[in-house]
Amino acid sequence: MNTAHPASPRAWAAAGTVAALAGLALGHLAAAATEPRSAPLSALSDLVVARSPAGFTRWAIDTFGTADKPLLVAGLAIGLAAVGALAGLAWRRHPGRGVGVFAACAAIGTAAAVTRPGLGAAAAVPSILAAALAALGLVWWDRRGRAATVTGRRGFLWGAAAVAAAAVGASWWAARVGPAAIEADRESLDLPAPDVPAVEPGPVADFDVQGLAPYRTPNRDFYRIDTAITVPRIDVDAWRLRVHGMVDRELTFTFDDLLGRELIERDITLCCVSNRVGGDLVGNARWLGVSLADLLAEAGPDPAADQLVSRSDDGWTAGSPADLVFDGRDAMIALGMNGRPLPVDHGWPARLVVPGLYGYVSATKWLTELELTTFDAYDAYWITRGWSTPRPVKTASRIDTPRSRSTAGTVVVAGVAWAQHRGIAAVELQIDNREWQLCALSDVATTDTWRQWRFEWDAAPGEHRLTVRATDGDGNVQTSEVQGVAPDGATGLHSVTVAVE
Ligand SMILES: Nc1nc2c(c(=O)[nH]1)N[C@H]1C(S)=C(S)[C@@H](COP(=O)(O)O)O[C@H]1N2
Ligand SMILES: [Mo]
Repeated sequence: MNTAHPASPRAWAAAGTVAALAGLALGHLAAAATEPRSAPLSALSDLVVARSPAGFTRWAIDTFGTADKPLLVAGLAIGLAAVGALAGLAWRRHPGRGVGVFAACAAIGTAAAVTRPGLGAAAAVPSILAAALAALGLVWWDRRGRAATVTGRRGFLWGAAAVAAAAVGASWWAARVGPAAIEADRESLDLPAPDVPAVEPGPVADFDVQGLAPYRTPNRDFYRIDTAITVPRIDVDAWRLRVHGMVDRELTFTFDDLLGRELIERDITLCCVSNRVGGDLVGNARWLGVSLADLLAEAGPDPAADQLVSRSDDGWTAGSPADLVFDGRDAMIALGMNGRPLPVDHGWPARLVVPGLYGYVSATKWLTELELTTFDAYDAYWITRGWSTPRPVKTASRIDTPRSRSTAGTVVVAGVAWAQHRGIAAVELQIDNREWQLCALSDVATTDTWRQWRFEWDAAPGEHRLTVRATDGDGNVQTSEVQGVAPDGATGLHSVTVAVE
């Protein structure tokens, strides 16, 4: 029997790539039907995110912004396709070596998946299936390759494409109606009316200006920041919130327990410490939920506990100052956002919102645990990566319109300003180098939300520079000193250059 393979190395490399991609698609399907976070690409990306040195993460976020995660997943997919090509080349000389490459992939994928927080041994299945299908693909190709007929190779290609397409289609279906699908639960949940409704801000919460951020940010437009490659899909019936640590009694709550408590509704602005001056990692929503302080009080917290650590289903943690949680502000466990159950991307079924703190030290999504401890005893996720321990959010203001050009005459300049829990007392606008002028402010009900501002500008033709600054409720004027986002939030004034015609 002739052992020489008639197919060229290039054809073997291509076959290995195709087999690997079909395997990945099947692994994706197996995960979509059970635990989406265990998909090989998701688990591997998650491992990279968790293990990346702080400096690398900062570089990636600076360079790619919120495209960082899709790029990571795409990069790994290309890398695995290349490994498939290597497996094909190895197989051509020695099938055992090709099998060895896929076995190594299965081992790495399995190790990544089972070590993800919240995932167990079953998370190994998608990676093993993926590698097994890829290997089977090359067994099949090997037979066809020996036959070396054009129809044989086409048959292989079509077969692999059909498997991959069927797997991707089935994954889509599984994510909607399979056991891991949760959208139906979310959609069918009827949130109760609040026991304590939000105070309406007044008749002019919203200046009606084109291009100006609305007072309440619609859920679909609300910024999203988290470390999750694949967001946790939580079965609300199995979900529990555990309160433990330095408390007299540990408590556990079901979702229905929370729905049955007094429900408060609050407008609170949330912002990210990574928001640049003028950036849009900030939004204001009407949250429905339960009082965090009331719920914790039932556990009997030890007064020596100065840190509240909140933990997510995917292992992410935030540490908030306990004194702020208990000082009477509306720190809450939110179940609803703008009249709807929490969107999956924003923490379904429950998240924290603490007015006055950046998201990374307070706003845990997919919340599963509250632990009272001390700052000495524990550093949360971003603290171990070089970000500051909790400090109050910095006073900020932004010009939303105009951003670059306008026509001569009366131009409405408008934007938003925020200093949660201190409030915005004044906003001033500077045109070119003239003196600062006071802007009109929208109505707000509390100090916990952002506030719109507007100014009627008599714009003359030419280039003009507009700069905004806010004064918070304590009377402090926003600093013009420029600082980057790390380690505790950017400072500096937002300016735009407008070409007036
Ligand atoms: N589980 C989890 N919760 C999280 C994060 C995260 O990475 N994982 N990121 C935090 C950060 S940094 C911010 S700014 C807010 C953003 O909330 P949003 O995505 O709903 O706007 O969520 C916080 N909660
Ligand atoms: Mo953030």
